[in-house]
Amino acid sequence: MGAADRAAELRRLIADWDHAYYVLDEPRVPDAEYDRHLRELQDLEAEHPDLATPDSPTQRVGGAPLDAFEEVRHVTPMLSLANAFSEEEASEFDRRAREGLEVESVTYAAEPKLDGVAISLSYRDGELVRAATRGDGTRGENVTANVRTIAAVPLRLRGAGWPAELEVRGEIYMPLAGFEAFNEKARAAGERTLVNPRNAAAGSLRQLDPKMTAARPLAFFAYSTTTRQGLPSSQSGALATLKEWGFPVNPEVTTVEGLEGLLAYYAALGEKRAGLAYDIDGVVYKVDDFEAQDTLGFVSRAPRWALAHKFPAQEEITTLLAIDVQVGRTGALTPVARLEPVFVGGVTVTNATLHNEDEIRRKDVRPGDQVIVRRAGDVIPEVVRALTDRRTEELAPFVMPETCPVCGSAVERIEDEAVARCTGGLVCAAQVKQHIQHFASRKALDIEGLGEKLVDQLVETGLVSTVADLFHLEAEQLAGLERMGEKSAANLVAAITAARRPELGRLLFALGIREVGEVTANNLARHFRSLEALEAASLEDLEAVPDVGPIMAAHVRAFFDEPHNLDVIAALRAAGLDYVVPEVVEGPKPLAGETWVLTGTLSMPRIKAKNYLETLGAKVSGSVSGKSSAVLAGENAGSKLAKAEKLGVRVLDEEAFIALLQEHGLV
Ligand code: JCF
Repeated sequence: MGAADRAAELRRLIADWDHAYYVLDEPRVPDAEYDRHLRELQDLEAEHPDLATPDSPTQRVGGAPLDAFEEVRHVTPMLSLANAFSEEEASEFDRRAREGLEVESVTYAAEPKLDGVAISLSYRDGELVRAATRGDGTRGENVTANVRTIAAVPLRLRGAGWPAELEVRGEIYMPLAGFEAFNEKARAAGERTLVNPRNAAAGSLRQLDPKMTAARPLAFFAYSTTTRQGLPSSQSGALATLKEWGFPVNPEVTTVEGLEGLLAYYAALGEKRAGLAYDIDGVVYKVDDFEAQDTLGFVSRAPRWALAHKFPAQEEITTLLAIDVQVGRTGALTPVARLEPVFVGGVTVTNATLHNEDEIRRKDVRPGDQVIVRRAGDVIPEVVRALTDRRTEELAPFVMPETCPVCGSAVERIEDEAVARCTGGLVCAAQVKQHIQHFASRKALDIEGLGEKLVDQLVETGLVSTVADLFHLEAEQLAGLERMGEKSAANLVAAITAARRPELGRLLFALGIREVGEVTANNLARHFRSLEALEAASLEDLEAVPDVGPIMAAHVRAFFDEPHNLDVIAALRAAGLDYVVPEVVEGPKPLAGETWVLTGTLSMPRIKAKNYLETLGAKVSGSVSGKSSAVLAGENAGSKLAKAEKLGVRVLDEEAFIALLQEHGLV
């Protein structure tokens, strides 16, 4: 097959898959298969630039940046809809429609009203030639290059019967999942977050560089046309045909009868709202029959045949009374906004999340501010931003407390992490349930019978407030708890007693030091061989241990620097807990008999490299000689490297060294 035929075939395949995905909601091929075909087409077009066409799916990646958007005149103005905020107003709309049409009951098309950006799409001979924003309704902006990047917008019409000139209107929006994912990433990277999905869609469309738009997860639903050529004579019929022509149409669109039908639809969609994949701010009712629409006509700039029936707003303004700090089950400190109660998204909201300290700083939110609160769908309410221009007096910025509001332990914030944490893992009531469960888990002290429900009861009845209390439990105390018979109480006490001699590695894992998993705990145990030695270790000592980097070392140090934790460790000992240090079982020594030399700068501490080599059985020497087995050379290695080369001693760079460690299962 020639390149031209293959390119055409690929274009057709990919357009079919896009259509199946976005319009029919029936994904056809796995993402990887889709990507392979798209890449093949990109390669073909790169090799044969004359094969590229404006409707090629490769255009979705975004073309060259623009200097500015051209102005576009809408021959048919883009209308806004009359709004209704109550049942009475909806009823009034229906009454006028019935009177105007002189009928008993009207059939309506009803659809969700998306909270996005209105767009006009022009097709000539079936090909997308222009996309324009609404602007003031008469003059908008030409955003064709950006809209081409949105996969849900057909670049070429499908099916049959469409007119040579077709203008389709609809809504560009950002699905909530894409919005949340984008912000999650931005937050982690310390970058600006998008304020809400509507702003996100509008902002994305107004990027001068289409590649920026291509990177935003935008979608599209069609809702009307400017001509009726080729279309059935009703809104519902027209939408069905638009779907055949390749446009995504909202699956919630339906027809209903009379006011009763409208209100039932409104209520049903209100129920569904929180679970939808996108924000809606209401529902749109349209008299379904086009002739009836024409009979009713317009008042000023809004059609008499359509109405936007709004839902309660998802964003409202209120006063930020205070910023409290909540401690999560893992010790993460989350600033929580205490708000003047405000009705938003259908409920009264008094608390909202502020995510983390950096985000508060970036948004410059201060107690006393007027703030915008957003509650959409099932998402936790959040403070979107402060109305800083409404500040009438100097307000003090928020600072993260230096001690945990629950247990008073020190708060640490490790470099490069957005989250501040309580270091009192052993004592903090916010963390204690999760901690006890971890302590008892199979890979920790392996105490059978200490499940979630029981831990909850032990903590809530006050029998246990730290893991040390477990070792004082008596069968009689347990017997009073729910679903705890005499026998299981005795079994549990026996299991706790049996757990009093863990290996040091298990004990370290059981302590629940942040970032310290099973493997690291064992490495620490093997290296330090006692809890005292570990408690006394400096950051540098810690980083010398295989698998321990600077962040982990900082967490270990912070844990043992917190006196509350040391109290619990002392209490554990007083309760009879003691660990055992197994004899070192010599692993295989693949480098036994070899002498290695380290030189230059390595990215791991030199002591760590030395430990690795010694673990594998090698000796480490300071100088190169004819007897040296190998030289590990880091950056800027000098005379030792030169000497090794002269003597023909094997030289490894750090990459090769790490490969060697991997080979022997050390990293
Ligand atoms: O979903 C919407 N935001 C939406 C807006 C839906 C519609 O059917 C509309 C609209 C604005 C104007 N119809 C018109 C005529």
